[in-house]
Amino acid sequence: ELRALIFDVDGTLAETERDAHRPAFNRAFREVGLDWEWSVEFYGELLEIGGGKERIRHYVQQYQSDFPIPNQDLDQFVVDVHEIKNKYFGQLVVDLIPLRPGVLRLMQEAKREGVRLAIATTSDPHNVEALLKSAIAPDGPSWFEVIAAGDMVAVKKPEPDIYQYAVQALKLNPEDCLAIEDSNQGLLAAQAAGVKTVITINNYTRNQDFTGAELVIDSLGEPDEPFTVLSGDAGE
Ligand code: XBP
Ligand code: MG
Repeated sequence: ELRALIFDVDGTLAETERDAHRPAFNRAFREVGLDWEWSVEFYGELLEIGGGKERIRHYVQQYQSDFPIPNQDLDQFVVDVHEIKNKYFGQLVVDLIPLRPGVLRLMQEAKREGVRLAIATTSDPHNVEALLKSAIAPDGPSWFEVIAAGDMVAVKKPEPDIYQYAVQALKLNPEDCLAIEDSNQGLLAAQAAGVKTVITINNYTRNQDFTGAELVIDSLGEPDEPFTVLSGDAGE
């Protein structure tokens, strides 16, 4: 029985990556005097590393190996740059990034039917809160019984931990929950936690492998724009 919807955030609730997270990283690099610039295309590759801190660390190690940071200081550098990045994300997200089509309607209908709402994301909780307040309503965060985010678990998607955390906090069985995701990493995380998953693709994720998803659709649509089923057994 469906008791709760567990939403991913970035790419699922809203298209935050290209025009909010990405430029926020770039502004943070500039603020600390670095000329590092992540293009729209390159950022698509970097998205394979979930989590902002993890992404910065991966980039330094893979692409800036000459960067003069002693290894033991890399942790602090990453934390510092990520904090600056989140400041810019908070500014960029306000009024700029709307919810994806159909997301608000689904949330409202779920609330009306007594289906509980939760979040399971790799992103930092402050960033989640900024988006929910700006894109839903000032009381947006209170729509969700559980907001499982960022470092609340030790390992990020594609590991199942954040979904396990959310399901346990809801005091439900995974079979009673449905995940809404946009990426292969999110699907793997939800599946490994035993949570069935609907995928709403976006430009960064449309060519990924979604084997095992209940449904793969281009968006949650609106009442007057019925969604397109791209694959899956929607009618069964
Ligand atoms: C998206 C991510 C995050 C954001 C930045 O996760 O991979 O890393 O790009 O997050 P999800 P930070 O789709 O699970 O929400 O807040 O850590 O910078
Ligand atoms: Mg996502």
